[in-house]
Amino acid sequence: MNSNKPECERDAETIRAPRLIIDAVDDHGAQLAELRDGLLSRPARIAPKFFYDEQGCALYGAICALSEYYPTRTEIQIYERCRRPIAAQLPPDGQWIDLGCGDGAKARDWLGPARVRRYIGVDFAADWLKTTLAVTEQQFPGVDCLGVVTDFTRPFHLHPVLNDCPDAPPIFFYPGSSIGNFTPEDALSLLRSIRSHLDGDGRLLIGVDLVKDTATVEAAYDDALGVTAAFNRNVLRVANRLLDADFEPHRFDHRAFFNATESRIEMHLAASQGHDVRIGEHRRRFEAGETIVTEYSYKYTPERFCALLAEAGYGNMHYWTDERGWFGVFVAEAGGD
Ligand code: AVI
Repeated sequence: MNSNKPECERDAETIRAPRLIIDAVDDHGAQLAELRDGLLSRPARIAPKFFYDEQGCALYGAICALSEYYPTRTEIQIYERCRRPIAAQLPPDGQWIDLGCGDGAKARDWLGPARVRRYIGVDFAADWLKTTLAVTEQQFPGVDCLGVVTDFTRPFHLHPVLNDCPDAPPIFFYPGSSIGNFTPEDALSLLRSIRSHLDGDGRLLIGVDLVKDTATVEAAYDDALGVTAAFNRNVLRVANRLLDADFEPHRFDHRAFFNATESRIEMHLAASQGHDVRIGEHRRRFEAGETIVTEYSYKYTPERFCALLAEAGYGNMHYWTDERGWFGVFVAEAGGD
């Protein structure tokens, strides 16, 4: 008889295999064309999403543990110290939408305190998502777990999934300052896309890296052990594999600097000497010092981020930070239209 009930109201024991909804996964050909065209353009660029192959994910995990890379640990400290007041701003019995969920560890710490009824992991990577769902289901047998494989960096529509539990308000969770890897214009469209799912009790809970002294932020992206440099160069191996290219990563130097005018860290790969590279059927010359832009990581002031939220249609913002004011955690709800 369970099967006539919405999934979120069924007995936990009846839900076993992780349920995945595959939605609008990007066309592989379009991804390859984007990567190739970026590398052939002047200046050359690679979108940061190409960092995260298996080795890139492992290197990013190592970055998060570096003493210089303060964002991960600072955000977790804020959650640990302010869990109760933050949870007090979230509706109980909600659907927790974990955007770019990765291993889901940060979200799992909220499922109890926020009294979550349903967990929805959203990621591009189906394999990763299956593992995350299996771990979450095992730890929280009373929480309905579901995965959606989609590219949420483009306008996305989770309304049909959320409508399966219409009385459970959505809480969108976007930690890790991943919003900083979007230009402000693209960040605005992502925030608007999330906002289109919120009304009444729905909330956005988002972690954002804040503006601070340049030396601290530059060290976080150019660590002494060279882990970030390896992460940056690894993207050339990804390009070699996907495009049948012959980049030699050791011929490119890692560069990371704070661009104060744009309020962003820029990561580049700079050719150490002039040389030619094959990119599929194309050849491209990189002159000595010529760079490939691989990532921007925008840093906001709390005021600037609240203004962005307001522009995207949010209201009633709350904000928490650490004692040095290095990282911000924001809760916002849908503002008046
Ligand atoms: C995933 N993202 C928020 C990281 C950042 O800080 O922009 C990626 C990263 N790049 C170099 N180090 C970490």
